[in-house]
Amino acid sequence: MTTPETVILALGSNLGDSAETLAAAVRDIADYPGISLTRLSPVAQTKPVGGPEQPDYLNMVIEVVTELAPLEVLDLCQETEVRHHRERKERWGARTLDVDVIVHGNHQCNDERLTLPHPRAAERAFVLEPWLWMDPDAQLRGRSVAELAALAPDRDGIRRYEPSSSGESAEA
Ligand code: PH2
Ligand code: MG
Ligand code: MG
Repeated sequence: MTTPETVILALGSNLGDSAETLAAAVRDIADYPGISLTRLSPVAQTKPVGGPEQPDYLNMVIEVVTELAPLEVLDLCQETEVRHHRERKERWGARTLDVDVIVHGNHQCNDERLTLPHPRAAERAFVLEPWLWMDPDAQLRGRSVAELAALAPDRDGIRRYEPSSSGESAEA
């Protein structure tokens, strides 16, 4: 791939020191050869969507510009998860770090490892709301992220993470 593309990645954590893990993961991603970190959102504290009972999450999104292809970006996201002790036990279970590719330029991808745009991002406030904080003009599948965020069922479970009022981790 030779044209630089704008890529949105969504990060989430609800095990361990989530604030520190997100900060370290952003540094790790920014340090990858071929990746330029262009924007990052504030951190959101969010109620878990789906899965078993589990602690609140910290979520954020970042924007990077890269010539890496979608599956190469997925590889680096998964390497970053492994570096931060991600274990895959149950779907949508608690995790130290999840890094999802949300969009990669205008690419559509239906590989068995990766669907682009991310198939559930348009209805997840824990992705849309931090994305909107970062980029009020963001668009997803031709619709405004602001409009999608207002309709997302988990919208009321999202607030800005304030380290001073909620302690070191996402667990209140
Ligand atoms: N990730 C999921 C499922 N549910 N809920 C919140 N609040 N934040 C997440 O990152 C999250 C989730 C699957 O990846
Ligand atoms: Mg995910
Ligand atoms: Mg994931």
